[in-house]
Amino acid sequence: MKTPVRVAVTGAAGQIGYSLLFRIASGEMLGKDQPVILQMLELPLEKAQAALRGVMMELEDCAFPLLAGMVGTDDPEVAFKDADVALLVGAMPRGPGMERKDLLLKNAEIFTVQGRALNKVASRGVKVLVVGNPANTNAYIAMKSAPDLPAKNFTAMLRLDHNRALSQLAGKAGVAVGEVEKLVVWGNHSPTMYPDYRFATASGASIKDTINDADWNANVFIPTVAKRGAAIIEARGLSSAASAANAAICHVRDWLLGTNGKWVTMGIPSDGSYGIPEGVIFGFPVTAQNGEYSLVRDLPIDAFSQKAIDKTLGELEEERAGVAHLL
Ligand code: NAX
Repeated sequence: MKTPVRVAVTGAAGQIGYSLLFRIASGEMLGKDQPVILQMLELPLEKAQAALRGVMMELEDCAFPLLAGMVGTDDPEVAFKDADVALLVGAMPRGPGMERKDLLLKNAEIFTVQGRALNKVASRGVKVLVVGNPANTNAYIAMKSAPDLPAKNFTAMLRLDHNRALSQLAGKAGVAVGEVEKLVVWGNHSPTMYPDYRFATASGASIKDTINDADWNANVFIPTVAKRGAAIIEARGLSSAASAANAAICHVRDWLLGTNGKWVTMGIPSDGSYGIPEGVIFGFPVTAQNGEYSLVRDLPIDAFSQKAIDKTLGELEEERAGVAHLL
């Protein structure tokens, strides 16, 4: 039997947590032969801790053969102790009348504390995925607060945008979603992100050759992907949770188990490529192998794409400036 992998999940009693934990425990994230220990963090509020106890009872009641242990806590240093993978899902939601700036600062506090705790107690090779919004900037703050850990191991979730874009594109092209490859979502996980299908293929054939429709791209495709989260809230009365949990599973699984050469989108610290300043956590196309991702380099950037990339970068730079004094 393999040694169990310790997976920390924050916001474990929230909506996304409720979809995510059961899939991790069933082996969908790390493999059907890989035992896991779930280390779950929730706020130190009685309501949150009670909800977490309930989730843990249900996990127990699933009798997952791969679930080798569980910890439920309100202390980040307990949750992150020796963690090999950390999914930072919990974040401060935007309250009524709350300014974007205040939201950024509230979350900066949370991710500074959590970054420091990871730095202190997590496995030295811990792989971190930040889901809680604003995900890119939260990941940046956690990375900066954990100077003893490899910066490249701090990532943000753009995979939901990527998966949304895949389905929209497959629908338009009339192909099965599983055939579509080489799609990219550049930038921030926010409505400014730029889904770019210029390189996309279906069963190896260029999609751009069949859908060369600048109007559909600018006025349907990009806005549909950008506003998908809002459309789900409007329809469901709640934000996307199952699809977000699925995206987190896809992100970590591909990172750790590899993509077989396929491109996926991950928010990763820039190395300066594509004109994105070093350290900014930005959605880029990557492949992954042996637990390491590699940037897909040297893609041509046309004028339309450059403008879109500049816009999403501008927003990230603004967010970064808003928290600079804390780091
Ligand atoms: P919920 O409000 O249902 O759950 C969040 C949970 O986190 C709550 O149980 C809360 O008690 C807990 N929490 C808050 N602060 C915490 C802290 N400091 N330590 C530990 N736990 C804490 O939200 P949910 O729908 O699960 O969404 C979670 C986060 O994901 C939100 O920030 C949301 O905006 C973000 N999303 C990010 C996405 C992405 O693609 N990157 C997509 C989905 C989602 O909107």
